[in-house]
Amino acid sequence: AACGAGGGDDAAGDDGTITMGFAQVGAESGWRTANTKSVQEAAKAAGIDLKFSDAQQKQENQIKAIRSYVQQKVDVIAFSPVVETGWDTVLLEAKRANIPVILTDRAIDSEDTSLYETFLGSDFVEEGNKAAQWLLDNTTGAQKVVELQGTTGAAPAIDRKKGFEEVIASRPDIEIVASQTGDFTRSGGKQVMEAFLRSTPDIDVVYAHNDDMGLGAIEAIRAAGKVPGKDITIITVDAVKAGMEALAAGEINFIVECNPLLGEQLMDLAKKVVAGEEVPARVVTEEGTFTQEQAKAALPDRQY
Ligand code: GZL
Repeated sequence: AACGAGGGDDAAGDDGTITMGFAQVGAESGWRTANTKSVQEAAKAAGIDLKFSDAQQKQENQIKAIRSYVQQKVDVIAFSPVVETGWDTVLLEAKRANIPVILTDRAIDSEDTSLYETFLGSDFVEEGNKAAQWLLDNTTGAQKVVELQGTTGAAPAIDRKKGFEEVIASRPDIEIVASQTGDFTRSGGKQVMEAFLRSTPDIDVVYAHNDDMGLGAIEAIRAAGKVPGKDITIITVDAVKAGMEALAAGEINFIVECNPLLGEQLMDLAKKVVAGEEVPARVVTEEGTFTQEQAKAALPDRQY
């Protein structure tokens, strides 16, 4: 990067424009759509030239995209790792090419924290804690829970499960009787819930790792002649519009928010990283929770 006029701030391209290579997971859910929109709009507002790729939820496609950004000599690479493992080789290639990497949304489990500058995203364990705490506070007696897990090996799936389990551990009468991945998609959630309804009698609660799988479960529950939100309690994570509408309508009972609007913070971090300024190793996203009443009040102002 050439030194800008007056020294000090490192410009990136000849005209000072920063080029970012962003390797997105895919377009699997309402959350992902909102996240992509946030990144693209924030890049434009920040004057950052964004190269964007959609990996259709395949790790090999994300690795190919990162490799192509290294070859194009972008100034900074950002990505949301679809799963936690298998990144060291390609991130070492970026490091050897002196291209800084920013993790957004999901984390990797690598021991080598020199492979990225910072991780901007939610605390998924806390999200699982919040989901289970609502269940403890709002139900009495034995609860048979079925769990719709996110993508196998993905940080949000691993940690939302962990966070939920560590809180229900204090209630031996609350038990996860079945748990399977629906891959964060509505169709996946529907298919798995159909199987649960056939195999597991007397389900009391569905804990879905995202709204989209919860909405799929609602379709399956209705098709089985049961009333979602009444015969079966449903707790989900994300708080995207379709989930909030179902919550306001009483089909979902509680939603833990996972904030997808990471774009602005990502671009600020990218400018600092390219300029060689210090950035925190971890930036945790602000987010809340919603009851049915809160969803009704919040819906009119929701951006996504
Ligand atoms: C969480 C994000 C998850 C969302 C899902 O930060 O990675 O991926 O919860 C999305 O909706 O598919």
